[in-house]
Amino acid sequence: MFNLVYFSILTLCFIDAVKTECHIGWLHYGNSCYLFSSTKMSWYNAASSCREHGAQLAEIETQAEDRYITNIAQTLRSFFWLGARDDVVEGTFEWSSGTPFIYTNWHPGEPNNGGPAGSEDCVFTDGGWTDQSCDVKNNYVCEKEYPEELATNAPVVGK
Ligand SMILES: [Ca+2]
Ligand SMILES: [Ca+2]
Repeated sequence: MFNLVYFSILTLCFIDAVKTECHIGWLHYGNSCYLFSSTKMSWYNAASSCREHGAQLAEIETQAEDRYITNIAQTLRSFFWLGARDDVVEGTFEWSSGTPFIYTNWHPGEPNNGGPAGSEDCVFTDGGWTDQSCDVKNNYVCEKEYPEELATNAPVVGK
């Protein structure tokens, strides 16, 4: 009996340790792990880079999540691509995964589809959000489900 209890405690500790980890270089907040890139690339290449990490460009659903991400973006003093664009219907922004585009934190005057390219379909944050040409090379934020390990090991339906 004692051994069984001891084993259970060990198991619980192990599971807990696994649950609390995001991969090295990723930051944990809420139900997500985030990676703030040190390199700059176009929106589409940034989206591919996130997918290569089993993630996607960050999608901001709440003010709390926005504050977390934009605080870091401001601290790092750079522009970070988010996973939103309006290339299907101009002026109608969508998160790439289909997450409802409800919460927003546009800078005053944005989105304006302005700029020299005359077409700004992708969104970055530097504390507030701006639409910009998707070809511009910016830093980017990837987001994936937390905890990573359990998500990775979850049974894959349909395979
Ligand atoms: Ca999110
Ligand atoms: Ca703009």
